[in-house]
Amino acid sequence: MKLDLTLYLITDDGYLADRDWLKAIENAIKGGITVVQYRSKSGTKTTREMYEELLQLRELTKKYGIPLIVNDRVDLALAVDADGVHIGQDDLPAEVVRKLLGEEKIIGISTHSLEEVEKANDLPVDYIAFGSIYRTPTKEKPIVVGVEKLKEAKKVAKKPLVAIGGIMPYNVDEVIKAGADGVAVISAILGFQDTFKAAESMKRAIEKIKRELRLLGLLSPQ
Ligand code: TZP
Ligand code: MG
Repeated sequence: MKLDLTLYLITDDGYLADRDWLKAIENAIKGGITVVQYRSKSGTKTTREMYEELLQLRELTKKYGIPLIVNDRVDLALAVDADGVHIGQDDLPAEVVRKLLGEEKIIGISTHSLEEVEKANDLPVDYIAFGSIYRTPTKEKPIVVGVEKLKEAKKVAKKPLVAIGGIMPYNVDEVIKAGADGVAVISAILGFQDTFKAAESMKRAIEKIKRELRLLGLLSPQ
């Protein structure tokens, strides 16, 4: 499965509670998201419940042809034949996850410093997430790195770099200018009732700034 990291949506139990969660994601897909990561961190869901949700998400992402990545849980990813797993610094080591998933699956890793980015270069991962770029109410105690560090991370990274944390339509320009290949978001899309519109405006903003950078010769053609 081809990996387009342009607009990477991460699910969130809180933002998806008390609404038709699958419809909210389907509308975001229609609005232009290019990857979905299933992330259930509230501790309120049993493994069986996560599995049942993932089965539905698997069907949906297959229908629209976009990759499904599971946060942390290699077992659940294998159980629903997801396209990959996203790991953090405290999860199973990337080498182990690669062994369990095989060569065909996608693995991503979260990083919060240039040292972690450098280390990730040598791991069997397909992309590197870097952040939190800005302060965000979505994650408890995020490590905020700022946009200047993102520029440095881009210079160091030998793999596609996804920026994460507090990214919104109004600041996505500077994130893309700083060199992010894509952006991973929760509240910029799931914080809105109309996830179609939210995804669409985010996607438009990203494509517009990428077009401008290409015209200036600051970004290689697609
Ligand atoms: N990891 C670093 S920041 C963050 C995660 C999961 C939260 C991103 O959410 P938002 O709402 O896009 O800031
Ligand atoms: Mg994790």
